[in-house]
Amino acid sequence: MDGRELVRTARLLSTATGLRALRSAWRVRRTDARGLPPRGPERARVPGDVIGAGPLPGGGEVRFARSSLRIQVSGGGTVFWGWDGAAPTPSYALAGKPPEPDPRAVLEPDTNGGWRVVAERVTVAVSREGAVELRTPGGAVLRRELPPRWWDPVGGGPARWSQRSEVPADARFFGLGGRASGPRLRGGTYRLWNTDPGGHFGPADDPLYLTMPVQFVVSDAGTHLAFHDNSWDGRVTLREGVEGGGSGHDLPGGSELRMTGGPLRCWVVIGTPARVLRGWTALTGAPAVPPSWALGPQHARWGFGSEREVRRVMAGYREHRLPLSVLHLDIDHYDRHRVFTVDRRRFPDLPGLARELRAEGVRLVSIVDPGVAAEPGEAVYESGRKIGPAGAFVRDAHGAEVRGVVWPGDCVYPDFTDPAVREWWGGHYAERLAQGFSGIWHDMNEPVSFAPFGDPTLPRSARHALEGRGGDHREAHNVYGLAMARAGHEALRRLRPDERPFLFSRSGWAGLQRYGGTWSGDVSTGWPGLRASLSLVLGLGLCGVPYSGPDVGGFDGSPSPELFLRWFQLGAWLPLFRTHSALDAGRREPWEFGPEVLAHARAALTERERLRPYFVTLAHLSGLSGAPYVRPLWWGAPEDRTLRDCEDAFLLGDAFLVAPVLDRGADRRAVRLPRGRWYDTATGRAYQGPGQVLLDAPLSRVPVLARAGAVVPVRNAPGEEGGQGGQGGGESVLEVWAPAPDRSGGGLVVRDPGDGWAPPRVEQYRSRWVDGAVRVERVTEEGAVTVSEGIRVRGHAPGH
Ligand code: NBV
Repeated sequence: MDGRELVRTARLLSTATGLRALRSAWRVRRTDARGLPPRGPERARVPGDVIGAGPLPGGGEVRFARSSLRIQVSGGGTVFWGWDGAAPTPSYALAGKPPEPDPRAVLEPDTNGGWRVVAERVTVAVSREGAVELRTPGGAVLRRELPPRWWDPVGGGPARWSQRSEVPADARFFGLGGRASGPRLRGGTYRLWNTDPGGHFGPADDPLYLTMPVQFVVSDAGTHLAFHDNSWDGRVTLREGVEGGGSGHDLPGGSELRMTGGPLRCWVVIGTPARVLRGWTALTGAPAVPPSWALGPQHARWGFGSEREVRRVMAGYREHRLPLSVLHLDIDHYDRHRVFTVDRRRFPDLPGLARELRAEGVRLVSIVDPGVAAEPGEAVYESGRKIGPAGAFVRDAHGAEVRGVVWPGDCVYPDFTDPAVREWWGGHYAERLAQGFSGIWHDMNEPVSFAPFGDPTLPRSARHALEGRGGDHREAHNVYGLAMARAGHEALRRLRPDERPFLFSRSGWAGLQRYGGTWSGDVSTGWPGLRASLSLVLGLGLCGVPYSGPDVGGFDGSPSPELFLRWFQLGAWLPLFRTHSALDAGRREPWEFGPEVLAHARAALTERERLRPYFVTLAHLSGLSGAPYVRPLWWGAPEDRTLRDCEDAFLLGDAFLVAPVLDRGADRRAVRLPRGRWYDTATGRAYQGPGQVLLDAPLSRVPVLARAGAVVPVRNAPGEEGGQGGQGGGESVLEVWAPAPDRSGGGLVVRDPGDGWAPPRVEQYRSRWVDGAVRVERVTEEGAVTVSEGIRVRGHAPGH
């Protein structure tokens, strides 16, 4: 038992569910002992020598003595390969049909007896032993996968496999889902198994709730994303390369992927970071665009406990003049923690409360856990048992319902990998909507079953439908949260067809963005937790999940006023901006930290609301292109090595560079700037990148810089000059940051098309100097039109 497990055991056994959990953990062990065949003798295998090849659309098949390799290139720099006959489908990651093969890609013999597929943007070279190399058209090697190795069970069954790969010595790794230790992933081993770390986590904890086998690799040779489409348990060991400093003796970087079963197949997307995300989105689906209210400030707490407390908190926001857009109700509003119920003693009129809040512009969001109380007579349980021939709940290898332990006590788990179960489950969201909730928050869907020892989840031998193919939890575990998100998303679309769903989920896998966003989970309160928050958001964005954010203030304990404020100031620039905390944690309302923190938090909230039109723009752009709102500094300049190593700042869209304060006591910080002119938004002072500057970061704010030339839609404060139509009062204006002398700039703007399905219209603006003044033009197909109203120019005049 490691330290983490020991703590979990001690904590759990001291609770009322402890004994149940102990029994359940023994049950899991017994179930697996009976349900999974013991690992017998195995035989190692490598592909062996190449024996031939034949063309297929987009590439071909290369045959080896003991395996075969299928390669397919599609347009836009996307490559697929699969060993042992593995094809792109079936797949939980893919959004629809796999992309069309590029008919112009050609299979031809390579030097040394190998083969290669040559396409416009990439060459895939296969050596005679089965190494696969990806080269740019210029011949630079982006990635080289060495011949894989399988361990085939002699008696049959899924083979374990491992594959090593090499990347250039200067390469940096990102991704692998939500990782607390990033955003740059150092050498070390990362597990691919969605896991609740049990109450709270810091940078050293791995894995967390949302893993995925996605490596985002940035090197001088280019950027690529490699996705091994396999949901089984596995481990990735990364090794960062060492450069020989011009001696020619570089030690390449590399990774080794070891999987416990499942297909060996891989997608690689190549291009600039923006192109890579576009290609990844084409493959796994466009991010769901949250309604604009979900881009406003949100507040949650485990343990509001009553309508009275909700009203008290609301009154606090009102009294202290703090904008609020969303309130979340956690499991304490349920009747004895039973999903799709309400504790009517503490929440006698939830629809009434929802109406009241709505009148003040505040929406309610409900937590939903997958565990269903396994008690005869419980409505959800009983209705689930009637679904299909075997009921809705996960069963063991002998056909008995698998029981776990979660908040309601003994629980069963819907099998979301069954379409009929997704539909049945989704029907219950009607109850949530009838209670007045506007959005849904999925929790505990790794899935969790409390356990004082062993893995706190379902037995590996548990059976799942897997869309009719059939299989067990070894394959279904990592996609459980993803499939639950699908159930929720599809239900909301069915039940309320005119509004875009708002859903976010703790667990997930590649493709989660199609259904919604995610959040940090139980990030621990402390400065390391603050840093981990940023790591998670950046890493997830590079894996295609752009909408996320941390529990501002941390989940557990009580942050110092300073830590709370710094967290708040970071959160205000992240897509999901939500204060949240545990049942026994200290307060998280801004007024609980004294007048100074309150004033600075109000400033952060006000700025966030002022920028709502910009967040709306970023949300729609991410839906169109997959580009995350929050991007690493190297986004536009992956060739800049110093930016690759900069982990304490980020870009928000194209316009802003945000440099949060992540250290206690800091009132200044170094900020690395990409190329170009940047304005400190607080002082208006201009700085020239690339380079590093030292900026003031008093408690009242964190450094935020605007890119010269940027055109940013902002909300006009009521009564302010310059509103479109000259009325002021919250409509949007364009804030333009003066371009550098002799330079131009611009920006894309998406006006809020409402919370329905009206297609977003992207407006393109250009800014430049004309006769000593900044001119803004709207660029359309017909030409450029000068915009004369609703413009506010900021930054320096030329010559300054
Ligand atoms: O539902 C209670 C909490 C929730 O507040 C938190 O955000 C989740 O990450 N939930 C976990 C279960 C309890 C964890 C100790």
